[in-house]
Order: sequence, then C-alpha cells, then structure tokens
Amino acid sequence: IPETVGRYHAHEVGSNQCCSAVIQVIDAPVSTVWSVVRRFDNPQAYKSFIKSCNVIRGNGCQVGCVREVRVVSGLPAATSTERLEILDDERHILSFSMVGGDHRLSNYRSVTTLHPSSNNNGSTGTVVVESYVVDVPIGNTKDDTCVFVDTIVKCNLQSLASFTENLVVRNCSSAASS
Ligand code: A8S
Repeated sequence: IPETVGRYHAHEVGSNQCCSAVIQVIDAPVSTVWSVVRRFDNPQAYKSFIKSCNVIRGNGCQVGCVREVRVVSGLPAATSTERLEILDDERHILSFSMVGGDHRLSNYRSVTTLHPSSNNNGSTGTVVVESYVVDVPIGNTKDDTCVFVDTIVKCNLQSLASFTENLVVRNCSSAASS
C-alpha cells in the first residue's frame, strides 16, 4: 500500500477503543469496484444487512452528507446515522463515521481504500482494505467488539466481491453478444 494511502488507515486509537482491518481481493478492476463503493447514497447495493438508505442531509455523494440506514431484522440494532468524511475519486478512498442510531458502535469511523492488483490471468483485480476504529461498549471486551465488527465488514466485502465480479461477467457477455 502506498504511503500516501496507508496513512488513511493509521487511526488514532484511544484506550477504550479498538481497531482492526479487513482485506478482500476482488477479481474486478478498481474502476468497477470504485463505482459501487463510492455510492454513499446506495450502500444496500452490496451491504446485505442494509434494508434501506435515505440521505437526510446534503447531496448524495458529497463530503459532509448524512445518510440514515435501516438494517434487516435480527440484528442488535435497527438504524444508523452515518456521515461521509472522505470521498477521493482519484486515490479511491472513502471514509464514513457513525453519528447516531440505536446501535452500540459509538465513535465508529472506517476508511476503505482500493488498490490495483494483477492476478494469475494477467488481468487486473482490486485489493480492498477497510479499517475502522470504534469505542468498546461498556460491558464488552476489545476482542468481542473487533470480532463483531470484523464479521460485519468481512460479510460486506465478500458481498462487494461477488457483486462486482458479477458486473464484470455481465459486461463481457453483453460486449460479446453485441
Ligand atoms: C458498515 C459497518 C458496520 C455496520 C453495522 C459495522 C451495522 O449496520 C450492523 C449491525 C449493528 O449492530 C450496528 O460498513 C450497525 O456498515 C449491520 C447497525 C451500525
């Protein structure tokens, strides 16, 4: 990871906080993956726990805008209010923070970066790095908190992989048939 991008993953971590990072390799170009990740107003495209999303302040994908997501039932929360902190279309960096909701993830902030990689077939793929920092809720341990959040982030990035890999397959077949 280039230093310029790596520093976005260097979180300041307080003594009552925990941080971690998840890495996902995707067999789709950075441009395809970025076109999905950058849509702060449409996280439900690939985040399978999210049922719906409404932008409640600001303009769709501009820094400072706020979205309210509703998550599927069965989770320990129903809503989360989230603010877009960084959207860098050149370096492929997105960061958001949680500013409200009925969940227990206080002061959550994540940073997602995309990096080009070449696979065995010589075609270019993407490495996604998503790191986060969050307060450890009262009554929980750092480990429990990280396991919980890591699980959600891993699921999201796996869905992102299958969703974007599918987009590539569809693009190829439509190009071949036209
Ligand atoms: C994301 C990351 C996370 C989302 C968490 C960690 C959440 O949407 C879910 C369950 C919760 O208990 C908290 O990138 C919250 O979306 C799935 C509602 C915030």
